[in-house]
Amino acid sequence: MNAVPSPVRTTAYIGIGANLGDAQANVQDAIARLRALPGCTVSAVSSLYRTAPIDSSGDDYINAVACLETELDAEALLQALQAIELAHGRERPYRNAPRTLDLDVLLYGQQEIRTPALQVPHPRMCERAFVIVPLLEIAGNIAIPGRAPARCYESAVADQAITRL
Ligand code: PH2
Ligand code: MG
Ligand code: MG
Repeated sequence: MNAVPSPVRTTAYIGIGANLGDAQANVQDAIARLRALPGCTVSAVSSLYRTAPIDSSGDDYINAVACLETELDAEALLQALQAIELAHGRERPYRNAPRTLDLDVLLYGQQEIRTPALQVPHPRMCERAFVIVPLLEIAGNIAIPGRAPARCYESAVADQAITRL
């Protein structure tokens, strides 16, 4: 019998955020939906964190980061994430508006992607404690293409309010 080649899997990191409705339940449900995505395995999930809004308004956010091993290309992954956001009634009335659920591709392997739809590494991830802290919890040595390793940004975001739940 011929062996069936296994599809290439890429390690992707997903930023999860919510600050509308039951934000904690929304983040937990998002993690369950990531686990159920075809062609994806969730290999790590950070703790949940309560964080002050950055360039945004409304209640504190609940944030987390998940690591996926995925067969989806970056574009298909983005579409799968947007479908989960829509299932949570995500609306976009204005930039950085409070949201029921936000799922961002932070890293997709070591690829640099710059298209109108998708920018990876996420352009602002290194300035945000709500990304850097949970990312370092699950991937302390992670490299960021085009940037310094993630751990180099920890001190720069140390003044941002973030509490591990
Ligand atoms: N997301 C934003 C803007 N500001 N602030 C916090 N604390 N957490 C977020 O997830 C967040 C934010 C844009 O996506
Ligand atoms: Mg975001
Ligand atoms: Mg987003």
